[in-house]
Amino acid sequence: MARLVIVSNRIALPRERGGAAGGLAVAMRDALRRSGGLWFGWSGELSDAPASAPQIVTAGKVVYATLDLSHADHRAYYLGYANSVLWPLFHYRLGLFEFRRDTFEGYLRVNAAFAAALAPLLQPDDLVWVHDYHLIPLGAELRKLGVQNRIGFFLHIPFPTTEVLTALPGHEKLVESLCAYDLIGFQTPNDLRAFTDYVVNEARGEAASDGTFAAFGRRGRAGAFPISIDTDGFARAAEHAAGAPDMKRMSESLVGRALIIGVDRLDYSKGLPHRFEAFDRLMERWREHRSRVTLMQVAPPTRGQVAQYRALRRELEGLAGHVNGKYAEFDWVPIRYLNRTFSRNTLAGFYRLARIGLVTPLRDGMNLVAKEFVACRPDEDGVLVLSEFAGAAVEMGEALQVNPYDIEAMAQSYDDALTMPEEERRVRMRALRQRIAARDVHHWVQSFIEALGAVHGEGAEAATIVTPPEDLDGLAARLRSAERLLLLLDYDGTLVPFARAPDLAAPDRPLRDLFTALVAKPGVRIHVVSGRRREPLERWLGDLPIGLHAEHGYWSRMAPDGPWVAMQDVNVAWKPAVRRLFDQATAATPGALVEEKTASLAWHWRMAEPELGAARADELWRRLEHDLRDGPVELLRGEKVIEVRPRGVNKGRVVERVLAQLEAPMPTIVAMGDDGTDEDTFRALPPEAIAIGVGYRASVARYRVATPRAARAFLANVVGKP
Ligand code: ADQ
Repeated sequence: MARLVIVSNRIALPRERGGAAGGLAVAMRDALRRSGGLWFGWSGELSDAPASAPQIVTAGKVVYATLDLSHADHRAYYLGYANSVLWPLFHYRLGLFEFRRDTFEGYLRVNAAFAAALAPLLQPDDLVWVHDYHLIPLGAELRKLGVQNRIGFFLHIPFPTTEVLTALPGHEKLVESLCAYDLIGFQTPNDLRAFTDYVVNEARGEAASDGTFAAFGRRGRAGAFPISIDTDGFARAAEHAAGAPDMKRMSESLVGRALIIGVDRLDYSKGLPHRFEAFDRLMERWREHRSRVTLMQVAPPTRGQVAQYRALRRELEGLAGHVNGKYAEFDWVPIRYLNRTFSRNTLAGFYRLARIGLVTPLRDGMNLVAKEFVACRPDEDGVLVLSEFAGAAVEMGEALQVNPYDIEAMAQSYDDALTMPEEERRVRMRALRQRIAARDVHHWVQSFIEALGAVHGEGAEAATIVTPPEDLDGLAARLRSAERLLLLLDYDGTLVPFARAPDLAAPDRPLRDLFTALVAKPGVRIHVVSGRRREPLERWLGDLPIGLHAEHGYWSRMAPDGPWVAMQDVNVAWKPAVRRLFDQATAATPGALVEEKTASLAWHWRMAEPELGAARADELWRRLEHDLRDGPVELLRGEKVIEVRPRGVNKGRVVERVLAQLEAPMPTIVAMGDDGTDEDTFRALPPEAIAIGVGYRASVARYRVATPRAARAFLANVVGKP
């Protein structure tokens, strides 16, 4: 069995026994004890000059390695970026996040320092499992240090939709580092969908329904792994609690009143003010509950060094005081509000005594309290009131689900729960309990580890699809010293990134300078081989001493001053009918446009709303396949474009034409391209030629760079230092 390495911001050291360690910590420790392993993280200590090597404690088969943080790093990494940027933003609170470049840098710096301290402790077969939003870039930092192990990541909080995530400056860098993991675990299918949406629509990568994705030059797998609790542990605690002296006191203090229990960290994501306001409304509107119901809210303060948490604490104190002042009797306090933690046994007792478990976050990755409440009800009684914005809502359909922003509806749900017939309470609770029993936290740990173990058996190398920098440097050096060099270069997606409209992709100054520098080298020839119309190529590049080929080789201008020559005997009789189909699709798809070329037609949907565009493209594609089967044309599907072109016109024909003109001896030939049409180029090359793919699509190319920027950097490297 591979050794397990767990990395998390905070770790539960072996001396912190019993109630202090949460269900998650217990499950992790169990898993580590079983396989043997290492737990790496922040010690929780601050120091003026922390050591760069970790402190090591060994307990049985488990090694604990911890680092202290400096005060400045703690401010930037933990309080600043993790908890004042990522936490609010990932919980959809755009109004609360405070982006600052220096905290982002601190965050990256601490992640790099963690990676540097962890890397020497790793053994070749270790499975590395990194936890949560504090440590997103850790995997990428380990990769930079050459770590080849399988590395997985689990995000405990929600993954926001693309619209929200793109509000974060530097979101590309953050998601790029996330994509360095071999396996990315999310809480729910919704989080997974938000991630794949970002990959497809923002990062222009690929994601399949089985969770595999390719983006930023890497392949990986993502999945939903809903976290759970130590169900048996809570059930046992609830059994014990039944007879414990604390519970007896608690029960007596209620004198027959119904208990509504809330247990949360004091955090603005948990919706506590809304919860109190709804209770106020309940008392106001359903007077019969006055003096008959007690809301006990347990909320230990957290992150008190962040201003918003202090403000929330004041707000809640105000609200509790307000409600209590309004309704309290000399022998009844409506809201018991306790800012402290309790042992698991005591919490289990509270859950067991309560009529209602209140779990009403405004947004929550999962929420374990919902599951704990259910696990502590062997009596099959009690009603769970659950926010539809908790990840747990996906699995807990039998709870009374509420929208916590709707105070009136929340108050109504409290009343519904208080008056629900016993039989209905049982039916709902029984179903919830069965589901929670089947999937506890041990199952969660096991399923993540198995999935991580199953990704690409050969280790990280297989997932890294871009060519390592040292190999590219070697190739560039070889080309630099080649006596004659022929470059066949695609344009869009290879030398320039895709623009919103075809005419906006003009070459910038550095690209023209790059062409000039390349052809200034003795023996270097360049041909640009594009699917574009010839006019823009002529306009943008016509003055340079290079060959130009438009419309996938239908048009060629072999020499700088030579004429454009068209291929002969090409059938274009199909064009008017296809044009009509394209025009119809364009009318139905805002943002789409038709590009008419001499011998072909292209339908672009880059600017269309992505889902609508993709759906229309599918329809159009089916229609074309049907109408044009056996016709004199080929259908091409490129990056948000569908093209119909005459059969036999493809970029491979350009290779034939250029090779036919060459004089001996043969030059070194290099072709670069990013999409399926460039595969025709690659396949037509002589065997000793060099193909370089740009991006991560399946390709016959032996070398691979991730982006047009990397492609240009490579060519600049071929030019060499001036
Ligand atoms: P949290 O935001 O901390 O976790 P939650 O899932 O509710 O939220 O877990 C809180 C834990 O702390 C529970 O186990 C609870 O029993 C315990 N706890 C709360 N108040 C306590 C008190 N007063 N005394 C003792 N214990 C107390 C993050 C995400 C969640 C996700 C978890 C796990 O925000 O959405 O469910 O991680 O992935």
